[in-house]
Amino acid sequence: MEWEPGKIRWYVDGNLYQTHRTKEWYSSGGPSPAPFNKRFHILLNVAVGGNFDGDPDGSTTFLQTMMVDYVRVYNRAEPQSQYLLANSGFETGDLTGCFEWNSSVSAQKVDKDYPRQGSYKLTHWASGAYQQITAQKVNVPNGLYKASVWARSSGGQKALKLYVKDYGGAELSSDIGTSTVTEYRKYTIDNIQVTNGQIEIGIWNDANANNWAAFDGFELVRK
Ligand SMILES: [Ca+2]
Repeated sequence: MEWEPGKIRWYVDGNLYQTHRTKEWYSSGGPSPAPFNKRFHILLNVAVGGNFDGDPDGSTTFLQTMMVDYVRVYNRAEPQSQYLLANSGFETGDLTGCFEWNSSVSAQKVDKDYPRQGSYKLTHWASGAYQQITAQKVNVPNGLYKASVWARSSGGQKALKLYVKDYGGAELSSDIGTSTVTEYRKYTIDNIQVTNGQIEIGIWNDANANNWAAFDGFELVRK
């Protein structure tokens, strides 16, 4: 199994057998989308009967045996710091892990129109003037961090920026600005000294009618 915050892939002898994104998964009475970014158990189970392969009958052979050679758990090779954000590339196809504030209508959506990486990106747009925040708040160890996002924009906004706050210091931002940004550019806030074990990273967009901005690849990296 390969387990990521927004997706789990199952392999048998190295061949991909099944992939589930959080929004494609459910459990009876459980939250939706599924909380793949929470703690999980590993369960090894020999089941008899049930929906999957039907109930046993006279032809069923007992006893059955499951022999387990080993169970091993690995961390992914990339730096752990890359995965501080639950859905940084919006690859769950929705806004899992994010929260928003808006002044009138929600001007945020996740779509497949020209992402910078993967299949999905975040878009801000509305047919009238809007103010929109899309953000994530995460618990992190105290220390020094760098935050960044890839963005492009129609331009014309009153204000558009990447910001961080609620980390124990004053709000910091990286100005995406009010001019047109034709191709994705990376905007970074460096040297964020987290002192209270948490941080909020987000986009603040104060836009005129039909202004749009696109975002992908949020990162929060421990230095
Ligand atoms: Ca993406």
